[in-house]
Amino acid sequence: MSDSPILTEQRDGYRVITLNRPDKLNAFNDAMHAALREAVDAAEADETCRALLITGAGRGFCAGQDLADRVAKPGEKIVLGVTLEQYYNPLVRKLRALPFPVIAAVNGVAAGAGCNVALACDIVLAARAATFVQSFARIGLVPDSGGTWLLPRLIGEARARALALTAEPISAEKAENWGLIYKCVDDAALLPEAEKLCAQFAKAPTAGLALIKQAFAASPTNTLDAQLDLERDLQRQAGFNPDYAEGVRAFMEKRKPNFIGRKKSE
Ligand code: LHQ
Repeated sequence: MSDSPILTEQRDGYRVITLNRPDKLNAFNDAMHAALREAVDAAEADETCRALLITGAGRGFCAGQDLADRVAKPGEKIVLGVTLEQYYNPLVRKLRALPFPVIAAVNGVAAGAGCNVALACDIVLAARAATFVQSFARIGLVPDSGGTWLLPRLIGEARARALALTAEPISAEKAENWGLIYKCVDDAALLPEAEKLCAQFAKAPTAGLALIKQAFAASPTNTLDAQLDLERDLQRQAGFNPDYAEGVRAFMEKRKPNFIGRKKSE
């Protein structure tokens, strides 16, 4: 297998990105950050790409920041905020804003920023063997990569605070039961299920799905009133999309729709 820290595979209508530092449980170093950014940007630039699948090589999904890269010598002050500003924050913002669904297939342990990058994806599937751990508190850090924002929204403040403060790992099954992730599946079913979902998205009305992402992005800070207005505006936009007309026509004609996805017109 290639020793590149990120592997990208093109499928029919979607891409698969594999975090590839298996010996380090796919912990992020600078090279992996750079390669991931490039791979995500390339997926965004390709209008035939209508979904993105992110998974990990080997037995882990991602163990967060490579701590060997961030060892402080006695008396030295390491400015960790720069790492967030430079890498994790742009990554999380980008994943949330991509104009197509992003699916995390969490194959093994997801720790620290590795956990929160997975949770930032639109849909999280996990193998039964996977675990989720907010490991930050073990080394005196604060959950980052959106963890303190996402966790209370996904699982409620009581569980979020406890996971962040204790760094207790939770199983994929518990993560599903708590609503932290979408679904826990048998280990062997993880990639087939994730790819099936991506194949479905590869034929979906992608521009409409991008508007759904926009609606969810705005929802946590909007009042109901403001969200109703936003839904009106987004629906207006969706209605102008050729895929809406095609969806309705296909329904009336009792046939499968042929959506153009991210293309402007066919
Ligand atoms: C690792 C790592 C790792 C290097 C496993 N680094 N080698 C943002 C801003 C800037 C700086 C700081 O951080 C952040 C965000 C963050 O992500 S902070 C949180 C960083 N991550 C962690 O604290 C998790 C550290 N890892 C662990 O606690 C364990 O490895 C977990 C629970 C993930 C898995 O445990 P095990 O299954 O028992 O595996 P292991 O510990 O034996 O790890 C296997 C190998 O991977 C081992 O290397 P070795 O050469 O001894 O076989 C580890 O050293 C290496 N590894 N995580 N983050």
